[in-house]
Amino acid sequence: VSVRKIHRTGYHFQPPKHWINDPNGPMYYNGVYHLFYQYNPKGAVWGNIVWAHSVSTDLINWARLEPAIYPSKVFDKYGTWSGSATILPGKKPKPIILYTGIVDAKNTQVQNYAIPANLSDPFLRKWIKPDNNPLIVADKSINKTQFRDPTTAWLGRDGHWRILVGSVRKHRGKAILYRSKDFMKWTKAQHPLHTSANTGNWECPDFFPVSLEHSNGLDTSFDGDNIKHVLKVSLDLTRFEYYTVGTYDTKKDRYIPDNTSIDGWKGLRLDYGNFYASKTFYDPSKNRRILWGWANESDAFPIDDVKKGWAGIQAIPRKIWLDPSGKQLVQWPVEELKTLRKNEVQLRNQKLNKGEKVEVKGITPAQADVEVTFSFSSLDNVEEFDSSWDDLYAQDVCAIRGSNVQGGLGPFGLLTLSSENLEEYTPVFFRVFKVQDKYKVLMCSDASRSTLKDSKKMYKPSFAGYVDVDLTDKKLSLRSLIDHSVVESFGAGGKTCITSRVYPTLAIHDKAHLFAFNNGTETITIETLDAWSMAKSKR
Ligand code: DQQ
Repeated sequence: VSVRKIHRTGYHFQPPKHWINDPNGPMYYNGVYHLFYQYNPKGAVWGNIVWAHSVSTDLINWARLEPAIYPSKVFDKYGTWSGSATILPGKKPKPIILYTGIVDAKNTQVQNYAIPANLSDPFLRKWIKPDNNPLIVADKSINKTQFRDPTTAWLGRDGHWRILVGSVRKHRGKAILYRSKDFMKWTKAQHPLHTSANTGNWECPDFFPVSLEHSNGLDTSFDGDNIKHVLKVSLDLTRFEYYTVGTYDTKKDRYIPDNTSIDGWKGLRLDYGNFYASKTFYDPSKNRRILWGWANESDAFPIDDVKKGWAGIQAIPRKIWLDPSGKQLVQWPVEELKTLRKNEVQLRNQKLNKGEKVEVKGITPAQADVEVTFSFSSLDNVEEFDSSWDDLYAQDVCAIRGSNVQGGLGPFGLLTLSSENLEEYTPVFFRVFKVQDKYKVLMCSDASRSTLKDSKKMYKPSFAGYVDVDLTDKKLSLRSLIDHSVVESFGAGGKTCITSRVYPTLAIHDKAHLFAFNNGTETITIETLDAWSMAKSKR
């Protein structure tokens, strides 16, 4: 297999070649899903950024169109960076895109708009950037080189639109709020919607309502009872995305995180792996909110990407909603992904004693979807959480207590993208700890043994997060979407998600294997395991 093809995905979104980053302006309009994304038409490294454009009717199979937005005017000559779409309601609803334009070599950022040239073109191929751009420039109080990524707009009861623009001042991340009556003239609100000290620049903010009663999505402008709001920001320094659940005070136009939600480095993350610059949109056709996120390459050097001729994929779009606890979000691959499933194989009630593993045969393990529910009969063997780990990230605990370190209840899970004799493998697993009389569930997606390539130079993080799950029914479930160089995993029905990018050298194509394993004292039962080969999607 050629170096260009060896790690290309089969069903994750990626164009045939070159660099991609942030998903932009996702929307559903007149029966068609639109995905725009940051794209370098000239190479496999970041630069020359345009808004590439693809359309779909199922979020899985895509048709590529010409770039929708690209540098051409004084207000975006040096770059067309990230932004969002809003559907303006009315007799004939109309989409409008807000994006960040770079106006000079000093990286000055302004907010622009673009509209479809022809609303009767079902694919909205051509976009116009009218001459009254830019709509928003930074005032004196704003650092104009850190002022970008406008959100989808929402409409207040006063009939005024609102958007957020991400920024920073003295290390305090900011979601600057603007209001407009006509979408053209925007006024900065006296206060940002929210800020948080020592978090650095807030890239790609996202702000949306979620229901406390059901898992359906809500329109971004929805205002009513029994809802919470979510504010998500992408933190440049760690490349992690954090969110809080809270209350939107529509009178003061301020967002207040709940006391169960922590702002910043110790807070909740949409994904504990390689997932950045994400954005949600409301899909009225299926009454759901959908999340798109970018999973960058993590091979050793950009030169690897140049050799491959491509870099970056989009994670599988996920339905996103508020957990019934009200404390966190839950995410699950969109149901349309199931249309790619074939050759189902099953395991039922299979016991795994300490040190045992079982191979899942009859599917293509390098391009697969696997759902498994593990059960156990007691919590007696759970190991103690070492209090010296209290200040560590879950990721560091996973590095210390990997899949090879024998435990009490766990580690158990899947060995994805494994070579036949386990020279290479990416384990996705649970490990349960006890802290006084409480249980702490760690979920890991550990890339440290994923490849034999350039061992010392490769970035092979032991990604991990904790799972806030009730263990009284003595079950833990896991779903992994395996696709050549990506393992995208959903723990406990989507409470904790981890996306890993890995570059096996042996465990490729028909040489890859998939196992379920247990390396804990407590016997684990695979209650149900369902695995499928995945067909290629059109992209
Ligand atoms: N990527 C865009 C910016 C954004 C960053 C530039 C996040 O608009 O802040 O390609 O990945």
